Amino acid sequence: MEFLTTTTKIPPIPTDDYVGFTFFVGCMAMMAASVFFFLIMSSYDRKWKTSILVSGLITFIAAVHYWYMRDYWYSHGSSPTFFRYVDWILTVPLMCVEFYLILKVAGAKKSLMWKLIILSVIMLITGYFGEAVFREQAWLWGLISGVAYFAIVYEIWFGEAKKLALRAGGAVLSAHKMLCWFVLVGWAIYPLGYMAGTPGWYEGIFGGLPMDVIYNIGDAINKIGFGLVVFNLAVSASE
Ligand SMILES: *C/C=C(C)/C=C/C=C(C)/C=C/C1=C(C)CCCC1(C)C
Repeated sequence: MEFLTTTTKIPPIPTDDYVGFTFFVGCMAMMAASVFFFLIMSSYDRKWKTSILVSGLITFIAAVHYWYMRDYWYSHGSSPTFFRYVDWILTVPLMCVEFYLILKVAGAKKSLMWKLIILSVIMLITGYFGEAVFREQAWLWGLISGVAYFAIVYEIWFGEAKKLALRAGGAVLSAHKMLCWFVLVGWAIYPLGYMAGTPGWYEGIFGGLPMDVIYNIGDAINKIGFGLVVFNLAVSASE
C-alpha cells in the first residue's frame, strides 16, 4: 500500500482509500457550504432567511457528523453506520421542513410538514434496522423503507405539496420542481448504496465501489444541492 504520509503522529492515509478520502473532502465541502449559507442569509427577506438558515443547518450538522465519521473510519476501518443514521435522522426531516417553508407563501399547513417528517423518519428507522440490526431481513426492512420513500415522492410530485407549488407559481414553483427531482433522482442513490452494501446482493453495482463512497457522493449532491436551490429561490424571488 502506498502512503501519502509516514509520520507517526498523523495516521497515514492510503492513496486508494476512497472512503476515507470522501469523508475528508465531504467534511470540508459541508463546512464551506455552511459558512456560505450562514453569511449570505442576512442579505435576504425574513421569509427566505429562515429557509437559507435551514440549508446551513443541514450542511453544518452533516459537517460535524463527517468529522466523526472520518475519524471512526480511520480508527476502526469499518462503516460508521450509527453516525450515518444519526446524521440522516436530523438532516432529512430538515429537508422536509424546507418544502414546508418554501410553500408557506401558498398557505402550506404544518400538517404537510409533519406528514413528510414522519414518513422520512419511518424510512430511516426501518433502513437502519435493515442495515445494522436485523441484517438477515435486510430485504424486508429495505422494502418498508422504500414504501415510505415512495410515499414522500408521491406527496411532493402529485399530492398536496404539488398543488401548493402550482398555486404559488413563479420562482417557488420552479424551486419546488428542482427539489422534487433531487428527491426522485438524488435520493435514489441511497437505496442503491444500501443494496450495494448488503452482502450477497448487488455488491458489483458501481463496479464494487464501497457503500460509504456512494452515500458520501449522495450526501454532497443532496445536501449542498438542495441548499443551493433554496438559496437560488431567495435570489430570484428578491429581484
Ligand atoms: C442528507 C441525507 C439524505 C438526503 C439521505 C437520504 C436517505 C434516503 C433517501 C434513504 C433511503 C433508503 C431507502 C429508500 C431504502 C433502503 C434504506 C435507505 C434508508 C438507504
